[in-house]
Amino acid sequence: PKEIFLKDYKLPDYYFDTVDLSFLLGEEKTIVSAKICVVPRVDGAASPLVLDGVDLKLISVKINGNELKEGDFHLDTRHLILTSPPSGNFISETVTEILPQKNTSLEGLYKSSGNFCTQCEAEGFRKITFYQDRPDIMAKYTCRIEADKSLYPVLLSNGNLIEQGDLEGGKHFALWEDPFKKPCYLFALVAGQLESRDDTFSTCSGRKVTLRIWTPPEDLPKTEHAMYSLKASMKWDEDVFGREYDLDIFNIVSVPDFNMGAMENKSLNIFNSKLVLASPETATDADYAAILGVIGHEYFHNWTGNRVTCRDWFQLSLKEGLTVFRDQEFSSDLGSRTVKRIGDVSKLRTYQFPQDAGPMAHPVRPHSYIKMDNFYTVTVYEKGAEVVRMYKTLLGSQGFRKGTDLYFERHDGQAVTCEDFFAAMRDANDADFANFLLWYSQAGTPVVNVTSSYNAEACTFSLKFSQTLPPTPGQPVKEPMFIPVAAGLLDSNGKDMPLSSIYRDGKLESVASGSQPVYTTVLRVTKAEEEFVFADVPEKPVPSLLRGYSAPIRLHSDLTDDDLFFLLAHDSDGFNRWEAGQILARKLMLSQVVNFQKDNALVLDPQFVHGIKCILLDSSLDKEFIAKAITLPGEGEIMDMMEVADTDAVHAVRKFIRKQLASELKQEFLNLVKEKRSTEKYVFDHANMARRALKNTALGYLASLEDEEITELVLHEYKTATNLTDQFSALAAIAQKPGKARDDALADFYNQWQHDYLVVNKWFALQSSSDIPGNVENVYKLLTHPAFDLKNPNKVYSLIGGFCASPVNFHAKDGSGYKFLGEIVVQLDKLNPQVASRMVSAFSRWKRYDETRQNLAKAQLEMIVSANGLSENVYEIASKSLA
Ligand code: HT7
Ligand code: ZN
Repeated sequence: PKEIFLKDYKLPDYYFDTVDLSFLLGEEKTIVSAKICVVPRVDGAASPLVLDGVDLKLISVKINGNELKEGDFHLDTRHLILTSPPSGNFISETVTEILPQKNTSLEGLYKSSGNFCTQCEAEGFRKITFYQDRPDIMAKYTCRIEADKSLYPVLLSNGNLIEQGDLEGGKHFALWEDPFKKPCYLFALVAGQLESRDDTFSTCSGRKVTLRIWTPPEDLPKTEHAMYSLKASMKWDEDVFGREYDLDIFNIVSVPDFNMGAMENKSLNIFNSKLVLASPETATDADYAAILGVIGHEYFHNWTGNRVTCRDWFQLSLKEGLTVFRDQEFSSDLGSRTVKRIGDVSKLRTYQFPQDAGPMAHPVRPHSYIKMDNFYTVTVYEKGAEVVRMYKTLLGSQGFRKGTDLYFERHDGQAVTCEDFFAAMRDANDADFANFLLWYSQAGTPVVNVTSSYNAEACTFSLKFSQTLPPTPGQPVKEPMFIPVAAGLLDSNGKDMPLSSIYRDGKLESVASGSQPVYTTVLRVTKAEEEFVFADVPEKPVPSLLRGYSAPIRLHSDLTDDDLFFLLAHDSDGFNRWEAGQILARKLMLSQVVNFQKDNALVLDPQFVHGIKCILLDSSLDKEFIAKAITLPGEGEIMDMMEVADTDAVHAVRKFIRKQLASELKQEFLNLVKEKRSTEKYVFDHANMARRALKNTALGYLASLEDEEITELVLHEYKTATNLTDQFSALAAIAQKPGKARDDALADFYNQWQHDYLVVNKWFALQSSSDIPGNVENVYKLLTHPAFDLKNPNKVYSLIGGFCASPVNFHAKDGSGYKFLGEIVVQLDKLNPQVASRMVSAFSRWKRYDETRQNLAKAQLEMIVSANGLSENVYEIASKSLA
């Protein structure tokens, strides 16, 4: 397979001005005609025009109305090359035949539950028609769709509907025109039996926009929350970023078969149904929150991605990092900022840190790829969002807004690079960003060490920083990064000290001035070693470092356990309060892992129990914050800190601590369950979600105890639940332990929800991710369950993805989990390479485990790499994992 490099980027020889597409949608085949006005970039240079095309049957090709003969063009399995086009502008016309009904890759044009739909990002448009399938080709499109009217009453594409009508033979047509230039990855078409929930939004300049959410008729009642989310997004983008919607219609379509979450096609967003459909009985609080965030995310792309797009796919984070940052801020503003931040940082640590430390580590802007689909990663998305957040931390809200305003003003209608975003931020603020651009080019998570000292005589407090960036594939040596460290100092009462002058390596860096006291400052750490000294510090403070998690780094400090308990109790920065508890928990877990490995008895530090109890009983705290603060770090996070990941030890230790906490705080947890339960009508707001989160976290703890009374309680919660959040939490609590109660509850749940595939997917995931030993057999059985279908990505993510998340069974020492995944990946790759490559990624950190496991996982990777007809998607991940 061919590797593509950022350094090889070249401007295209030809631009496309207008593109007129026509689709004749049939039951066996679809005919696609494309008429393109081609404009050479440089006048007079008549180089060949290379069009991408995959799985297409060429029917005819014309230039300026004249059909080309053999010799005038060249066709291979991936391209149509017009060998000697005329000089100057010309019209190219192609007619191709495609087979959407046979397209199981869910890329290009395909059928999902009887309806036609498209997915073109990143390089799916080439499966629809011959085209220069690259994002810097921006053109104006029309799209005519013709189809049987009874089978496909609704015909949608981008932009405005300008004509529609009936045709002979029971057919009809629709003609859509998109007035905005766009890259082909934003093209979309939908045709089928759909109904819409309609609403309107009045924009800040008084334009009325029609909003439509399309689903199969039976799902329509479940779109209320999605419509609320869309209107909230439109308003928020006006208020916070000054961005107004630009067309008179905005459509969202929900489809059950979709490789990712959703797609921001211009004015015709297509969504995986799990991110649109919700009712209190069939969706959890987490689903409601995800829908809000993703509807926001796709809507925000209208400006960050669509109006201003990427020059090439290496710049993906330009739109994705920025848009994730925007959706994170949106959800923060509508809920709890601290809780949202905790959730986002946990996600980064659980998924991105391991990627940054493994064989697939790549910079936020990758240098090369074989299949772009493999680079829709947590690094590009989540670390990319952290990079955007750092601009805001450095510039403040107003400076950041000035930067985005300038970015939109300069680049509307253009395909640009990460440097262009950087330059807008810098120029709008006249800012000095030192070597900040390294965040785009150096992979790996910086490790920062801090030591502190207090000089009572001079009343100064010093923080000495040192940083390293571990080697990653292709990058053995790195330069120091520019790391913004937000910091404050707590006095002995736990109050923030007002900050005065700060010196950096002996030179005055900043002076607190103005009438308002400053309690948090942003230290600009840029060198391998650097010292910051705070002046006028009257007593020895406890520093609160990296407030709000101001940079995506691993921070190690010399804070003592007492300091950490103090921060847990007092820090005014909610994130750092949680963080202090997590650091303590990580230390505790690691110490017990050592005990486990030495066959010593496991013990729980009473001071830790006391700290948790204080948080639990602090009625001034947000309930969701408490739920987060009493939740132990995930097993992956602990394994990440070990030389050799000992999955058995970490699993046993986490289970032990949970059970001990449950036993020692049993009464407190019981009180919480009783006080916080409610059978009132479900409301999606922060207060109610927080109440449910705390109650269900307490229930989960209690269920770890061997106790008849608790089993009764959990069953009672299951039976009396009035919404899925409570019902599913109770089911998960019951499912922790094998036995009749578990079997009965799982059977009961399936019986109740078998008609709802999204709920059934949760049922699959709950079982496949179980840590009950030997569960692989059960997962093999579930593969043949009538509700399972290997062609549906959501079902694969639930059953197979869920299984890979189980530390006990996926990493079973007999290799049964690895064998299971190896077999599935090879099978799945033939149907859907994108989904198969997501699944094979579960192997990528095989070198982190003991020798026995390494050999077993490696054997599966070798088997996969040598499989016949392997896709480039899976090949790239598997071969890089083996390297
Ligand atoms: N921009 C969208 C990316 C996407 C995608 C990428 C590869 C294969 C299938 C896909 N479906 C959607 C989604 C987003 O980040 O907004
Ligand atoms: Zn996105």
